[in-house]
Amino acid sequence: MGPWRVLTAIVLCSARSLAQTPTKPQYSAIPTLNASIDAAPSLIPNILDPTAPNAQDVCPGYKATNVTNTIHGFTANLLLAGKPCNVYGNDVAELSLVVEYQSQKRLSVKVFPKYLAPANSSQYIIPAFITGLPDVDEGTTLLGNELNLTWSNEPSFQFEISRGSERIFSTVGTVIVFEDQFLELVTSMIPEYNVYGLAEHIGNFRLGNNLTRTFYAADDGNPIDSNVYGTHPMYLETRYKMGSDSLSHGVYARNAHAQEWLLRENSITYRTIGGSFDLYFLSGPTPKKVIAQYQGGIVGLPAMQMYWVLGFHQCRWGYQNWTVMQEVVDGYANAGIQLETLWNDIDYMDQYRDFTNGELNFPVPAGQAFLEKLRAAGQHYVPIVDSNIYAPDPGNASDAYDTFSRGATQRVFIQNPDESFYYGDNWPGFSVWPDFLNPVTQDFWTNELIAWYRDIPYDGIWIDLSEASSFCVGSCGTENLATNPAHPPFLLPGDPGMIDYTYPESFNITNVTEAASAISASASQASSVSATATTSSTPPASTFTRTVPTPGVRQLDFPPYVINNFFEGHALVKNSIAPNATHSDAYNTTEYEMHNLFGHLISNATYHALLQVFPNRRPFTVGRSQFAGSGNFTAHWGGDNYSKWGSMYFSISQALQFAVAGIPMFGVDTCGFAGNTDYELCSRWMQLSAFFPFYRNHNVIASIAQEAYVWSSVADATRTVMQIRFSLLPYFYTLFYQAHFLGETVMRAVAWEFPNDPQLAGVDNQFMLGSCLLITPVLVPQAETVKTVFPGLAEKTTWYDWYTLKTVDAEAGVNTTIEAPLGHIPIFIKGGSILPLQQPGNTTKTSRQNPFNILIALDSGGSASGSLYLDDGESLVQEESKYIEVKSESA
Ligand code: MIG
Repeated sequence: MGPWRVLTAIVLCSARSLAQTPTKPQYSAIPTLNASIDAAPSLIPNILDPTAPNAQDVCPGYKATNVTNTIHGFTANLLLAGKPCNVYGNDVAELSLVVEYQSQKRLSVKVFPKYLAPANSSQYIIPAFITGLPDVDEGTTLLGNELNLTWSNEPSFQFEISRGSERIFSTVGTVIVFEDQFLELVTSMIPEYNVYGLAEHIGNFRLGNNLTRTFYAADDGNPIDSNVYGTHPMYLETRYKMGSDSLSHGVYARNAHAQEWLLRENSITYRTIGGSFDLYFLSGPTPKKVIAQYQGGIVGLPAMQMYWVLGFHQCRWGYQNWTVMQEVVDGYANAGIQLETLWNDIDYMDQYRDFTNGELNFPVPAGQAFLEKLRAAGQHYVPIVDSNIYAPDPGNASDAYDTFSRGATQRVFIQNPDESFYYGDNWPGFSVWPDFLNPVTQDFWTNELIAWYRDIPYDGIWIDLSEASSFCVGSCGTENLATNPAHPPFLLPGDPGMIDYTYPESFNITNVTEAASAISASASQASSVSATATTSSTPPASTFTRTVPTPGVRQLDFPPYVINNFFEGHALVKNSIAPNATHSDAYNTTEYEMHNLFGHLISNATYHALLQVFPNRRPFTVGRSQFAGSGNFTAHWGGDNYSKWGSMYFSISQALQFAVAGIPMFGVDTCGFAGNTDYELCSRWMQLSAFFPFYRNHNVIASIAQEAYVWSSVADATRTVMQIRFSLLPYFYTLFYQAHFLGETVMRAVAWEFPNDPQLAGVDNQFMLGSCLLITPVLVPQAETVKTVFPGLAEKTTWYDWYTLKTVDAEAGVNTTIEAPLGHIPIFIKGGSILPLQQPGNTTKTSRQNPFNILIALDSGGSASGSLYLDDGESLVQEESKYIEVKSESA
């Protein structure tokens, strides 16, 4: 919730938004918690602390002994090579090394403690039931491996991995550090390396060579270059070669602990606060092959989605009742814009309790009538489910909440070390969280979703706050449940009087008068809000640099190594379930190990629940926090972005990261979440997102409305682009099939399609959809034209303008200026493509019944090819499907 405390200073009310301002929120009558429950000590992140020792200077490293060849590699013992350094934890004296050539293209290097004490709750290697744990592929021999590991003991154990003469990873000249709360490995890198991935990150697609990627799932609003919702410790590196093909390889570090990757000029330092080195090297040699090797060989290929998910989705926080929902459906129908799915945010719940409907505004009978009508029109409904479960006031029988009672009886909630429930705080007040390591929890979750479906027949589930977000520090509800329900300890969007006055950067040009009044209203409200607000920023309890390693003790809440967590004070306990919270599996695993996996597990549990709700139907879930492998079962959206041009730009690199990470069903809050949007930004964004797999407009409460029909220019732009997206649905769907079965990607970096052109290495303002379409959006305000690169011209690639079908006249390597007035998004077809198209209907269902067209764009040699996948669009196991490949060859 961090960003809201920032936003509180700038929220007010504008005339335009009044129509959508909700009736007084229910929580206004309930006690607001004291800000002190969110106070945590303030720490200095290690990377910003000049006094922090450098493990490389003080640690002794290891020596390999007992080296033993195995069928697929070798094993060894690693013995500490000197006095323990205990720099940010307690050194582990004896380690096991396992090197395994798992396929011709995959090499695994594992280093873990030789004596794994079961009583030690650390999960050294993530169990296979959580995320893919690859083994040796059948038929692998030691011959013909593309990768090769060499090692030496001088001065201490170090290894190198090469592919042919190319050294791709090397710890030479550095020591390996392995402590109970700190591990470090350093690889040297070539100058100006091109590294991609390490999702989730708001920033450029090509990662900087002076950048720290911190992984610690956080409920923060899209901060640039900081930790955010997802953890995908995998990168792709591409090296360009003069006169020959580029070479790409991949590195995956299978570890879910809080961690940092320090990308520096000549090296990458990998640090994690627990677990083991569980490394996988992938030989590529093209970007596409690395991605396929990672997804197909390790974490699993992305889930196949239902056809209708490719339709357009409208959501907002602040649809205050079923009547308003119907108005939105009607608004789209009247504007002649295809609305496939209407979503509900937390507004529908009874006091923010999962699986309930507010009796006043979202009664079940009216909801059923609404959904019946929606369904009859071929449309869908997806509601939000929060990760927290309200914990009622035990002294007030009328406050009882059945979902909590059932879960408490089965003890399926995360606990404190003393086995009491861990009570944090979220929207409903003090809350608990399901413990997905407890085998009973899946049934609990499934039953809740089944029971609620009987009332409200939803089509998919949106999982929010799965970092998991908690608005206080520690088990703050333990002594305080009697105050439930309670308002969180700070002002939130949607609180009375809190209206957003921020606008996109060009608003003062396109809306001069409104901009002026917004500025003055904002200033006056800012002063009144700061005068009356509940403390919006919590003073830290104390300040210190780091804790000191203590033999035999793991300091879970305040480990000695301080990551650069985005939140104020940087503590791990901030805005999240504390690391010492405990699961009831056999090892009493703690959140210290599981934090970055909560979102992954709740999405997985939701997927399995939906399999029960809809037998043999592909489950549709969209989750916020995710981990490596989450794409097997969930889609993801980009979280809390801003109605700013920069957020629109970064949506492309975020999507490309998720193409690497294996979650192709990705999109962001189109037109922007936080802040007000305007017609110019929203027009451009509605057109851009039409080429993202997940196409959803979503908005924060207390901003002005931004449905595509609100402005006539946005409606025009949307109608235009929706016709294109809908005609392309068979192509989109075929791409999903190819991603799901073959490990290909849907949205693609230009650099992956043209891997030998170094000029394309950093391109993230244009992208490709499959291998046939190039999209060049306008990403800045007040533009009439856009510059675009036409890749591959030197190798005779032909490009055609989508709208005119004329051949593009451009020069290789030159930025070409093209017309792009508001309402027009430049799209180009690559010569050599055959695109299956279908005439657009008003929903995906009616579109699927329309006639097909085929678009053939010949290459310079006069040939083209393409493919089409068809099935029923919904079933997990298909009775019948068809995959067609077509070719057109020059006579
Ligand atoms: O504390 O449900 O990212 O999409 O509208 C905020 C309200 C919780 C965060 C999600 C956002 C959603 C909002 N949620």
